[in-house]
Amino acid sequence: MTLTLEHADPLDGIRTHCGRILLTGAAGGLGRVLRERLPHYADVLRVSDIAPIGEARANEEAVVCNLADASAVDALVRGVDVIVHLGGVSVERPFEEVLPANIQGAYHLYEAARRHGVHRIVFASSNHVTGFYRQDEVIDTLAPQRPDSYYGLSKAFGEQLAQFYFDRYGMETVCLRIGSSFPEPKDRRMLATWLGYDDLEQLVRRAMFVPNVKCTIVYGVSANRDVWWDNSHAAHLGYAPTQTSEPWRERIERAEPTRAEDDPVRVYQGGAFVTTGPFGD
Ligand code: NAI
Ligand code: 15L
Repeated sequence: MTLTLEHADPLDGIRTHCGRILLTGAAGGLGRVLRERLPHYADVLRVSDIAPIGEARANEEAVVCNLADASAVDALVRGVDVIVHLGGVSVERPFEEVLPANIQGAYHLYEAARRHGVHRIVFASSNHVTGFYRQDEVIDTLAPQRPDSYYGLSKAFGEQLAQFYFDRYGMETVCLRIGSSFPEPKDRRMLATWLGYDDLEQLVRRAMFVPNVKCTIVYGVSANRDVWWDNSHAAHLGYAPTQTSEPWRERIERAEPTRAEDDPVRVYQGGAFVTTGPFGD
């Protein structure tokens, strides 16, 4: 006889609603997706970006804010229960661009959160924290960081910052090492790294409301056929992806030529990020 042990959902009996959520990066690709979906989980959604975000909608507050501006970030965070932090440079760029938005910006956000008593942050980290692992290996979230870019380094800093603020102040963070979250996978690599928007929403909901997460790292990836990441150390989130990149496989494999075996884009998990730059030499 086979016994199947069903694990209880950690959100069973937990209210997945709070007073006010702050969403940074609300004008970006994922910000626009979550701006539609997060209102279910709060009385008020405060949306923010350095770029124009338009008028506040019903049950919204809209604030244009540069994360590099410490006092503006302090005001932005006041009165918030949970922060979903997506704002920042989201691709490889010169360090001088990454530093203020991603490194100083994350520091400003955590300092403001500490001052204002915010106890839960969902941090949009990235698979590029570990982009120099090979595509033929499976790593878990305890594997040492191996950033593939200045961008990946900034996300590695953000994860360390999150751990520090938990150890020092008890502020909890779930670091989402997002793979590739777009409406659909765009290339062969994304067949392994793709995160569908329903799975993104599930992950963010769990990251906001599952109790006692301490500082958790989880890869944001759907139930793709081939996955390079093992989320077993984040099992307490109860994340169970429901989407997969399979419907796009045939079209992508037909359209995209296979790269040479030693092409870094094919070798490393970070793909093209491992060869982008240096800038301005
Ligand atoms: P995106 O580039 O579309 O959005 C980022 C937003 O941050 C933009 O609207 C931008 O104006 C804003 N921003 C940039 N600098 C800022 C500053 N100094 N102050 C305030 N806002 C600033 O990126 P996307 O795809 O929406 O990603 C959202 C987050 O998730 C980013 O942090 C990104 O690094 C992370 N991520 C996304 C992945 C994806 O596949 N979409 C994969 C891995 C991580
Ligand atoms: C990221 O971290 C980027 O923000 C996103 O634009 C994609 O490039 C993604 O990683 C990826 O690895 O596909």
